[in-house]
Amino acid sequence: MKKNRILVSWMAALSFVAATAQSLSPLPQRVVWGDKAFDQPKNIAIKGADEADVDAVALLRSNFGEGKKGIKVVIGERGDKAVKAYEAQIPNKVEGYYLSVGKNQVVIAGNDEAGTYYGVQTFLQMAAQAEVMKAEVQDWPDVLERGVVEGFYGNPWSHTDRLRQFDFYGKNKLNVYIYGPKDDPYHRNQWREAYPEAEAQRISELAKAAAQNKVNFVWAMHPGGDIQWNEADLNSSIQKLEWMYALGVRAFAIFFDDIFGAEQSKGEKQAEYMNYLNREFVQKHPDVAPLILCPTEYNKSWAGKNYLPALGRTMDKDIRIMWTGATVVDMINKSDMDWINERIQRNAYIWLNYPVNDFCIDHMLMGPTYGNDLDIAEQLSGFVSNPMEYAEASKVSLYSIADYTWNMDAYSSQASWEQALRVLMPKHVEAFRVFCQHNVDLGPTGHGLRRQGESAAFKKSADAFSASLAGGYNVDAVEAMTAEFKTMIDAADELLTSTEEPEMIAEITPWIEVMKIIGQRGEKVMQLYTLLNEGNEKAFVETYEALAQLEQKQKTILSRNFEGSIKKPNPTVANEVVVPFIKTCTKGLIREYKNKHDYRTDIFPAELIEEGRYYIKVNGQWLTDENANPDRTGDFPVLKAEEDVINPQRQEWNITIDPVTERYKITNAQDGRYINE
Ligand code: LOG
Repeated sequence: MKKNRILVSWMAALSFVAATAQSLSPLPQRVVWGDKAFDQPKNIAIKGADEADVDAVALLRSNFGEGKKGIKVVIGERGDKAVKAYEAQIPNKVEGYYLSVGKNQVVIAGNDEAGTYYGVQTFLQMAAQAEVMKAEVQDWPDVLERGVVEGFYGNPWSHTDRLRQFDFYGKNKLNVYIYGPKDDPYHRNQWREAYPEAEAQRISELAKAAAQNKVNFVWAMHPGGDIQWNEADLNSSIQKLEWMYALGVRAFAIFFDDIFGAEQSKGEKQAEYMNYLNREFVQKHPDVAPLILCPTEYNKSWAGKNYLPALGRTMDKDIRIMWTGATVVDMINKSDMDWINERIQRNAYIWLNYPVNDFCIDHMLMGPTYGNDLDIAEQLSGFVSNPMEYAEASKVSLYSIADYTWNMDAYSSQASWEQALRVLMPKHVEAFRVFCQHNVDLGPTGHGLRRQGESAAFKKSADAFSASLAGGYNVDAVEAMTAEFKTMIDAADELLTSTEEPEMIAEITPWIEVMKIIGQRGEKVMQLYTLLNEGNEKAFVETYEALAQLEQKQKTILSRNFEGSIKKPNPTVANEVVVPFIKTCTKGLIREYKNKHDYRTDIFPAELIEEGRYYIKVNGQWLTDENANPDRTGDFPVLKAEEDVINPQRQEWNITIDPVTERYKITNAQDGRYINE
C-alpha cells in the first residue's frame, strides 16, 4: 500500500478543527479525522475478547471499566469472527492494523496480534483526550524491527529502569530490546558462566514483561574477548544459550565488537561459529528468532577488504548483521546503506550510537534526534538505538527513534522532539524544554559527532548583548541577559521541586543543579558589569569572589555517586554557548577592572591555559590512561603511538586550575584519575 502524503498534510491543515485532534505518535501512515465522536470514555463493552490478542485485551481492560452501557469496542485480528466485516480495511502489513472510531463504536482490527495491540495503543492515545474525535486509521510500521540495544559501557540499567522502558516501548510501538550492557560480566567477561539465581530470575521477569508489551527480548552474548574456536567453547556457547532459553529468552544476539584477538576477529571463523549456533541451537528450537550478529568491523571506517564479504558469503542468510554506519558514532545515510548491504549480501541491522554517552558521560544528550536519512526503510532489517546509561533521560531520543522507524518519510525531528517533551514532562514542558535546550551537544570527542542548536534561544540574546556592549555599558542589555540567566534558574527550581515523573527528575538532578549554578554565575557576571560601570571596586571584588565560589561548587556536583558506580561524572551543561559566554565576559571584565583599578593578583588568576578538555601529545605520542578503571590507583598513564578509536576518552584529559594552589590539575576524562598527583 502506498503511503499517502496528502493525508498527512491534510491532517496538519485540519489540526485546528480538532484543537483536541490528537497528535498521535508514532504518526500513523493514514489517518482521516472527523468531528467529535464521544467524550472521554470511562467504560467500554468489548466484543471479540475471546479470540483477540490477550495483551491487547488486557491493555484495554487495564484502562477502562467494562459495562454494557460503555462504548462498544470490537476487537480482533484477521480471521477472527468479531472483525470479519472489516477484513478489507486491514492493511496487509506485518504489525498493521485498522482502527475506526465512530459515534458509538470503535473497531480495532489487527493484521496480526501485534497489530491489534498497536491499534489499542493508538486508541488509548485518542481516548486520553477530553473529546475523542471520529477517525479512520490504517497503520503499519516502515521498519520491522525497531527499538533499543542496551549496549553501552558503564552502569547497566537497573531492573526497574528496564521494566519502565518496556512499558514505554509498548506505548510507542517499539518492538525490540537487545540486552547487551558491556559491564554485565555474564554478558561479556564471564560469558561461559550461568547467571546467579537472583539475576537469572530477573532476566526471566524481563523476558516476560517485554513480551506483554510486544517487545522481543533479545539476549546478547559477547564471547569474542577470549573465545577459542574449539569444541569446548562451542559447547560452552550452546550451554549458555540453553540456560538463557530455559529462563524464557527466545531471541539471541552475538556481539564481536571491540575485541582485539586476531583469531577471534576473523570473519570466516565468526561466520562458521554463527552457522554452528544457528544449526545446533536456533534450528532445534522452532520458537527461537533468527540470530543477530554484531560484527567486529561494524562501521565503514574500520572495515578492511575481506572481513565483511567473508561474512556476507559464508554466514547463513537468515542471520542479521549489525552496523553503526560510516563511523562508530554517526547518523545513517543512504549511501552507507548501499555500501554495507552490498558487502554483507543482506539488509543491515542498524546499531545507532545515539544518544549513547559512554564516551562523553558528563553530557546528557537531550536535543532533537536528527540526521538519519528518511529514505532508507527498505534497506534495513532493523534499527536499534544505543542509549545513555540514563534510562529515563534517554526517552527523549527514543521517543523520536520510535517515530522515525514507524513512519520514516513523515518524520520531523523537531516536531517529534517537542511532542516527546510534552509526553515525558506534561506539567513542566517549558522548564523541561529549557533544560533540554541546554543539554544538546556532545562537545569535542574522539568520535567526532556534534549536535547543533544548543542553547539556541540564549545564543540570540547573547549575540545581541555582545553587539550592544561594543557601545559601552548598556543597562537594557544587562537586564535582558539577566533575564536569560533567570530563566535557567527558574526552570531548574521548577524541575527540582517537581513531584511529577520522579524517576526522570532523580536521574537528571545533577545536571539541573549544574544548570542552576550556571544561571547564578551568569547573574553574577551581569552584576559585575553594573558594578564596574559604577566604579564600585569593593563590591566588584566581592561579587567576583562569589562567582569563583559558585564555580567551585559546580565542580563538586557528581552524578551516579553511589557504591559500585562505574562512572561518576561531574555534569557538563550548556557548554557550547552559555559557559563560553560567561567565560568571555568574565575575562573581559577582569581585564577592564585591571586597567581601571589594580591587578589584585591575590584575587584574579593569571590564566595561561584555558580550562578544558585536551589531548596531550608528548614527543608525538598520545598520553593514555590505558587501564581505565576507577578502582585502580597507583599505575601510571602511558604514551601510545596510536590514537585510541575505541575508547577515545582514555586519551582525553581535563585541565583545571586549582584556585587555592593555582596549579594545574590534570585528570583523565574517563575515570577522573589524576595525572600529576
Ligand atoms: C561499542 C559500544 C559503545 C559505543 C559508543 C558498538 C558496536 N560497540 O566503540 O558498546 O557504547 O561504541 O562508545 C562502541 O558500537 N565501541
